[in-house]
Amino acid sequence: MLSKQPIPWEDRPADSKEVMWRFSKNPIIGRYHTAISNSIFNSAVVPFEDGYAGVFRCDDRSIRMNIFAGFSKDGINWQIEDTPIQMSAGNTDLLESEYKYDPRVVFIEDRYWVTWCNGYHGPTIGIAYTFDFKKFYQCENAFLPFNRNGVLFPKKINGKYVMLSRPSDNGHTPFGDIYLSQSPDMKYWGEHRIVMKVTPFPESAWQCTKIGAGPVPILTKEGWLLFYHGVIHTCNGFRYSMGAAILDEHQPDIVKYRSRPYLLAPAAPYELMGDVPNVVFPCASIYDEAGRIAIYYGAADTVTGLAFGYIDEIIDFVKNNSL
Ligand code: BMA
Repeated sequence: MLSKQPIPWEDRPADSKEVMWRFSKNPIIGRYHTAISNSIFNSAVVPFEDGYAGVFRCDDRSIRMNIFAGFSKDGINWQIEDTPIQMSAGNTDLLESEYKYDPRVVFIEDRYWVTWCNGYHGPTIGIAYTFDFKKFYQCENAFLPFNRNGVLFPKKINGKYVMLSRPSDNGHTPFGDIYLSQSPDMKYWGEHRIVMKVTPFPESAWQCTKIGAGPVPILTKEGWLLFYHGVIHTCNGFRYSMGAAILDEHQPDIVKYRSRPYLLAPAAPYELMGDVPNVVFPCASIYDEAGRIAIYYGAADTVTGLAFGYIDEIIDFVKNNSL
């Protein structure tokens, strides 16, 4: 989301030619940051009041997956609650939720909307809204199980709310493409369209097994800039990297450009080692009027990191290296 206050930032290192670079103080949130956490990763951050607020995935030391509110003045140093978000009933009776993970947060019109992977007889997409990050109101699940990576666009398009998601299975899903669904009211979802599929091996192999939307898309002069994760199944398991695509502003199931090379892939020690090695999993971004962007990503399903870039340079990179 656009931030009017200073965003976390560090200039590109003098010896770097990378389009995106890591924060030298990564990870910004360690695995034992709260009293009960085993790991804090794949979490979402937005500008809020005179600082930032977020919804964090903290797996506890029973490895129960849940989401927790957090607050920060600078977007780097976070106070995260020790107790999970307690939902009240939103646009329906309060639904059961066996687990919650991989939240995204977006401000639309008058409130913050949270989407996450909700355990309802298998993973599906849960939706809630909040005004203050204290009280949260849970709404209807968007889809039938099984589905993951529900990411809302930050405004209605053609009069409807629009969400990206990835239909999946009940396990670690060895497949997955990005779809789009539409809703007049945040309750009933339909008009499902394919957006993009995995790449045929070996065309762009880092994204040949599954792909899923990352942070909330950003409206630019070229269209919607979508950061997403792409996965390759190697002899040692899945490897998660980050790429970007540009979708048509008015018809976002049309992909205008899509990066052949990744923008960020597991390479730092905290991305290569952890509870699930080799994972870079972006879930949120904040950017300023100058076009500088900070991306929050989960590293190795254990800690949270930041990467930086310039939106214009990223767009040029995607256009010049498009599939
Ligand atoms: C996905 C989700 C993510 C996780 C990723 C890599 O299926 O569980 O939360 O980061 O796998 O383990």
